[in-house]
Amino acid sequence: MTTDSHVFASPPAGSAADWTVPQAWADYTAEEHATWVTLYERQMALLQDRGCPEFLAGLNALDLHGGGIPDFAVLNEKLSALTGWTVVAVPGLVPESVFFDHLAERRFPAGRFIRRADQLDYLQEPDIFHDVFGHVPMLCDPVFADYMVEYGRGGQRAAGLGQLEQLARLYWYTVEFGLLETPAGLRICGAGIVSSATESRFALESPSPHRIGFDLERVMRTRYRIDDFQQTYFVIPSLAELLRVTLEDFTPVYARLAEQPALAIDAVLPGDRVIHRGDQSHARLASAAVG
Ligand code: HBI
Ligand code: FE
Repeated sequence: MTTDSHVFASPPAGSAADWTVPQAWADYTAEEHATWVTLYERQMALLQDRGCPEFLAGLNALDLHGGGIPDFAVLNEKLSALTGWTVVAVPGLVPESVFFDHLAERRFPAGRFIRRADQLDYLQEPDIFHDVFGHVPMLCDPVFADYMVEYGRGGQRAAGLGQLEQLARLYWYTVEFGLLETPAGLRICGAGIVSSATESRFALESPSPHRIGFDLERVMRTRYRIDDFQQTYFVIPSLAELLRVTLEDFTPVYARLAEQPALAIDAVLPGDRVIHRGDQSHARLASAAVG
């Protein structure tokens, strides 16, 4: 089995200096298009009453109907008309500085590759389904689109301040694994959840994880895991509130964070707005299995 890793130390052959590559949409095989359709249909069956309204509206607006892997040339006409964002193809994970630079310029870097048919359930590197199905619909929402630009600018500043770890936690607990409060109850806005069949259910319905009200400093202190379901989900009161806190100057936040230790992934603090205190049953089972 080829270890087709998509993590590179420098731009692989064929990449531009900003790590972008041609999508070469015509080169996708019928099997790769079929994998997209399988993933799309499986997620859409789950997300009608689990995805947040902004996600579902974006999916609709971009017409990602599931006919196969989207052609970025077609996708970008619609997306850029809505919020000025475009999707650019990259070979895989790019260095954080490159990632932040793209976000700050309203370009979302999406992996060009799609997972193999035997990797349907989970892969650690963001493929085109995770990136385009998971992330891009939210970029149709003007408020979230502005949040992502502010996040990119914050990343450019954080790089110089040695605060990348704190900023990565903010991305992880909002853009990747955020839950959103809506009049109809909690809904999913995080790309890592909406692109996962099992976590789309787990994040909203399992008694295992904590669900705690979003707080910027709390999130920036909290560790996360990349190998299993999250043990804590943060609940964002509204996208407008998420944007508002990101527009503030982080300098005093970073100063306070420097005085405080990082928090465990399953911590619950006295000051937390606890929406659901989880029993962490999934994590205990998983760690027992590892032995
Ligand atoms: N590169 N292509 C790609 N996609 C990501 O989501 C990504 C990345 N590089 C770094 C990164 N994410 C994270 O470190 C963010 O927290 C910045
Ligand atoms: Fe992602």
